[in-house]
Amino acid sequence: MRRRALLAAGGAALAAACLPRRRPPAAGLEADLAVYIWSDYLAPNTVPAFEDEFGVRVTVDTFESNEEMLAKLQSGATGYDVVVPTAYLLPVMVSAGLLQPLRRELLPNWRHLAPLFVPRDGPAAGYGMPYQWGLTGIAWRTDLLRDPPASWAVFLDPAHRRRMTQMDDGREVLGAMLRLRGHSVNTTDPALLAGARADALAAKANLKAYISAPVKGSLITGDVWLAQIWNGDAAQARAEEPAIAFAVPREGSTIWTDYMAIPRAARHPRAAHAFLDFLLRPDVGAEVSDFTGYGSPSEAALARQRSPVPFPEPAELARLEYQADLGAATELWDRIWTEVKAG
Ligand code: SPD
Repeated sequence: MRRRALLAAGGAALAAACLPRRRPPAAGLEADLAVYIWSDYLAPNTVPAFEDEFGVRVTVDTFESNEEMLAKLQSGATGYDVVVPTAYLLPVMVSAGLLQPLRRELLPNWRHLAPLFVPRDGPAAGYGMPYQWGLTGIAWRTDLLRDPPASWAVFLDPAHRRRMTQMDDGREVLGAMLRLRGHSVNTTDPALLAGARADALAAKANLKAYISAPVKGSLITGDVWLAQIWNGDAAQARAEEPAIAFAVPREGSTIWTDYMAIPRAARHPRAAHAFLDFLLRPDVGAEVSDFTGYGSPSEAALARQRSPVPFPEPAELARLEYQADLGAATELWDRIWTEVKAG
């Protein structure tokens, strides 16, 4: 009996010895951290390096649209310590009481951020840490398509039927159809939105699917020839398949910044601040942006990148629009998008 107990104890000790040793959490930090973030938005080494240095165990869940993330938080998901909304959603989340103010004294690396990206006033000021910025456009297989897609109208052309995808994201799909007709991606005009709905439904007949960043795999295999996509995800796909190109259509498109924020109900706010400050380190920020293919809002990180994404020149910026909070018209947009998806 004693011999069996000793053997069992020995086995357990051996198993423990085989587990990677984790240092205790750094002073004042909680032992765990739950991050809810867009897919492929951290470099492969980011989380392991943070865990090793700070002794905090990190879990990462991913989402594919702002609306998916917001719905999860509003349905009572309280387990997250870090979330990553796009700028237009930040004031909405603050007004809904979903976020807590950031403690700037815990973010000494904030000084590396370019002032352009830091909201100074309005409800969002003090609640979001600029993380990545990017553009929406079209990626295509240069070896499978004869002509580069120069206009959003390509989605209305049946020539590439079932070889094209648009994002699973109402703001982006309706926004593209609005730009096609020369309108703002932020319009709240019901007549213009009815036109965008009709165009989106006509385009839908030519699509293989509504799919956002995960379309990368199908572009790489050649299953999809042309996709509405964000520039960084297109760059990630291009790293695997050099025949993939990306461009913003001539009618223009959206430019956006995503922010890291801490939910009001976060159980590990000190670890969350440590993670945000870690991401603000110039070397870490550079590694992240070199992997994601998106722009860094940190001047110091940009200077360290192997392949920095330059901020658009004024001429290009003139045909790009920031997505804004739609206020009361959010409901109309949501209804139209639901109808398009069901149509
Ligand atoms: N794979 C990461 C994609 C991040 C895109 N966020 C911005 C959405 C703007 N509508």
